[in-house]
Formats: sequence, structure tokens, C-alpha cells
Amino acid sequence: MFDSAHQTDTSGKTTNENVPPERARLPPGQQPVALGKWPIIGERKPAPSSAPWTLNVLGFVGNPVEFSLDDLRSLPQTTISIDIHCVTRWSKFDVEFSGVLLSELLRLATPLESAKFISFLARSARNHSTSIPLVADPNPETLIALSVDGRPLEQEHGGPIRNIVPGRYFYKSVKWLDRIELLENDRLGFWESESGYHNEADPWKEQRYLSPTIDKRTAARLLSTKDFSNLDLLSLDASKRDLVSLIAVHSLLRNANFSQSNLTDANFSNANLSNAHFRGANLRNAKFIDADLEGADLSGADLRGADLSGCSLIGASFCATEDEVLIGAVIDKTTLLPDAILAPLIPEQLAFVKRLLKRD
Ligand SMILES: Nc1nc2c(c(=O)[nH]1)N[C@H]1C(S)=C(S)[C@@H](COP(=O)(O)O)O[C@H]1N2
Ligand SMILES: [Mo]
Repeated sequence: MFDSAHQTDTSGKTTNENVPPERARLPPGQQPVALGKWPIIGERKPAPSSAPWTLNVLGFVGNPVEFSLDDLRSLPQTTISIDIHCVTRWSKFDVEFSGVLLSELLRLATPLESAKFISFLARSARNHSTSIPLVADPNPETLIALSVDGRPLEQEHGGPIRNIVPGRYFYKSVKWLDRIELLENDRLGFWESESGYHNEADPWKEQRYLSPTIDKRTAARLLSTKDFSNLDLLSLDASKRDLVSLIAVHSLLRNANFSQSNLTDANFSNANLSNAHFRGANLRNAKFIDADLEGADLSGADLRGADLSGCSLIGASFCATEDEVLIGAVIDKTTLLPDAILAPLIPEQLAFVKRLLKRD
């Protein structure tokens, strides 16, 4: 499972001489955030509690252990430098995390022979968790981090403790780590079970999502009704279709493919469209009010008259270059894109949109 060619190189650098270094270390479909920026994704704070912070290692171990923050600080400290790759398509290079290696804690807890998976559980209102396999040498650099770039981890980024799994999308790194449970059988984490995120999460293989939740025949029937309201249609293929006036209010359409489709007057209000593909789609007068468009690809889409008020646009794209040709969205004064929702765009995307809206 952890046998990717890039596994040993935690920075994810590759050695392609023809590509500028910043590009060469970007996994497919990722874009770098602006220098100094670090988006907050998912939960923003731990569950309220007055109990002092502890970290328990339990489950299929010979010796369950509880560590206080001071215990963790007194164990050997390691610093690793990683590139963060978020499934919503932003990457942040060279982040230095310090703390205790997971292998050190496991050595003290002595996993049983039957332990095959590691679940990282957060002190979180929704019991957030994620998991990785425990193999002989799962990832020698998985870290229980207490600080970042020389400073204690801020609460919004998981302080006082988060785990860091290098070489995986960042959803494998849990904020406000509270328990490490060794398991015989895997237990899918929060995003993996709720959002269809891929359980292996290798950014170099673009393992973002699982396959569609519905079969081809059901998909064909649904496409003909043009009503997707309230349905979970993860990874649906709806490309090159006539979907004029589609109703997709409150639909779950993560990673759905609407490339080249005619979606004039479609209503996607409150839909989850993270990482959805709209390349070259006709979105004239479409409504996206309060939709989640994180990581969505809108390059080449016609957005005249479209309403994106209240959308979340972290990692979204309005332009791309393919074979050296710029594919830009069609945006004009009739496109509703309030300044407030543009703020989290990556700099080159922001510049592209602002130029078309003639605002700066
Ligand atoms: N407890 C908790 N940990 C979490 C999440 C979450 O929602 N809750 N989101 C995950 C996801 S999807 C990402 S990309 C990273 C985001 O970390 P950041 O907010 O520090 O950038 O945290 C991961 N760990
Ligand atoms: Mo993420």
C-alpha cells in the first residue's frame, strides 16, 4: 500500500530536468498556495474540554500508554520537512514539523502481532479520525507533531498535537490528536467514509476519491430526469450531456464530471461540488448559491449570468494551460462573484478572475 516510487522522498521532489523545480514537485492536479498562506480545512477547533491534553496509544498493543504533553516533549524530537498536498488541490512546500516519531511511541506500546492498522482519533465534536496500514515500516517518518516551523502548532492547525503522514494527501494528518488505536481490521476515517475520499490517498497517483456510488444504469436514468436534488452522486459521469435546467440543490457531487455539458439555468445551490469538473461546460445563468466548489475545475466554462454568491472556492480553478494554450472561463459583469468569496483563490487564479471582472 505504501510502495509508491516517491515514498522515500518525503518532499515529493522528482527529478525531471525539463520542468521548473516548483512544477516538478507538484503532484498532478495540484497548485501551490501563495507564500506564507496556509488554508484551514475542515474542523476549525477541537471539542471543548477542560481536561489536560493527553495522548493515548491503545487497542491491539501489549502495553497501552498515556503520554502527557511534557512526556512527549521529553522524548527524542525529530524535525521533518514536507510538502503539504490537500485533496482540494492546493499544495504548500517545505513545511517543517517537529515532534516525536510514531515509531518511537509504537516501540513503547509494543503492537501485537495481530495489529494491522493504525487509527488516529481527534478530540473533536464529530469524532474525527483517519487510518493508515501498519506494515513493517509503514512510513518511517510519520510524526506526532507538536510544532511547525519552530513554533508550537496553532490550535486552528491542530495544536497542541497532530499527526503528520508524509507522502499522503493531508486528510491523513489529524488535527487535535487524542488517541492512536491499533486495529486488527481497518476502520475508515471521517472523510474516507463520509466523503468518499480514497483510503490510500497517494497524491502522485491522484488517489482523491473512490469510484461512483451508483451503477451505470441508475446514473443513466437519473440523468434523464434532470433532478439530482439531495442525492449522493460521488464521481458521477455527467460529461457531454444536455442538462439544461438541471436541479441539483443540496446534491453531493464531489468529483462529478460535467465537462462539456450544457448546464444553462441549472441550479446547484447548496450542492457539494468539491473537485467537480466543469471544464468547457455551458454554465450560463446557473446558480451556485452557497455551494462548495473547493478544488472544482471551472476552466473554459461559460459563467455569464451565473451566480456564485456564498461559494467556497479554496483550490478552485478558472483557468488552466493545456499544451501551452490558455483555457479560461468566460466571465463578465453579469457573473456574480463577490470579492469576499474570491479571497481564498490561488494568486494566478485570482489575477485571472479580477482581470475579467475589471476589479483590483
Ligand atoms: N480533526 C480534524 N483533523 C483534520 C480535518 C478535520 O476536519 N478535523 N481535516 C483534514 C483535512 S481534509 C486536511 S486537508 C487537513 C487540513 O489541515 P489544516 O487545516 O491545518 O490546513 O486536516 C485534516 N485533519
Ligand atoms: Mo483536505
